[in-house]
Amino acid sequence: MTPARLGRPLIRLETVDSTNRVAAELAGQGAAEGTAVVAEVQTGGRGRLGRAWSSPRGGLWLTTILRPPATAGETVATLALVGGVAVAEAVGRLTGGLDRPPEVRVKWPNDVHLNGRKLAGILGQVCPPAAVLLGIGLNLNLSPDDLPSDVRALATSLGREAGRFMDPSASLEVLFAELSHWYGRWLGEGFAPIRRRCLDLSATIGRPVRVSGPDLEIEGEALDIMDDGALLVRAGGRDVVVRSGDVSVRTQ
Ligand code: BT5
Repeated sequence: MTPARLGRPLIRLETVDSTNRVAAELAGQGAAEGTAVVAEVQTGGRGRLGRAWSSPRGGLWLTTILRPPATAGETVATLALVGGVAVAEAVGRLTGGLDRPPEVRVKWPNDVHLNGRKLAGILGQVCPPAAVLLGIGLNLNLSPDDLPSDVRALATSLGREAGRFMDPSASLEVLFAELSHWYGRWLGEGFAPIRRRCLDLSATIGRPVRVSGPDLEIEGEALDIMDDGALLVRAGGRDVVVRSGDVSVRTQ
């Protein structure tokens, strides 16, 4: 199967509630794999578990329609990590020429951090019957002051860490090139190469973590990312497989 060039066609919108919502509508109308929606501003940007994603002007807010061979839970989990690796690689390319490139990390299950703060979030969503929507929010040129106060302290933007304005079109081009590359590898080789890159870029593996999920609350050491995209944590002398939740690195 020849992988699609993601980001074509590209539907550019000024203000929408959520690019995932618009993409779901297009997927329902049969839009082809690779079709993407990008907006300048989102008024109802979504995160996981009903959380909000702040999306003022100055970010890249986009959703790409994928049509993978299956849409089981592990497909979505591993595709969210495809998104994470692609964003991290794009950021690496966009900042590679700087004297002191910022440190980019993938944080399981769906974040990318730059110099220890949240730069981007990924929202993978099944869109029945046969599509997966890969939503990506990346703070490009916005200032943390543009974000609500509770988000500000934990977030950063690429422009801020790079110390210069980042061209939105060029950045989007690089992001779609990386997404196409890593999605193509996922289609052709499975999750293994993405898993390896995730481990290289991981913010958590080998470190003491706290995991809070819908039905678990544990402290332990993050050991590994598994073949289905789950996180393996050693806690209280046993290995726990974490399929959803929020992970924070414990500093003490
Ligand atoms: C995510 O959720 O990180 C997934 C975010 C996906 C957003 C994209 S934008 C395009 C597409 N269309 C959508 O409607 N969504 C997708 P989660 O792990 O649940 O993180 C949400 C949390 O991140 C919030 O509760 C805040 O604490 C924080 N947050 C919100 N806005 C942020 C921002 N702009 N930058 C950094 N952190 C933010």
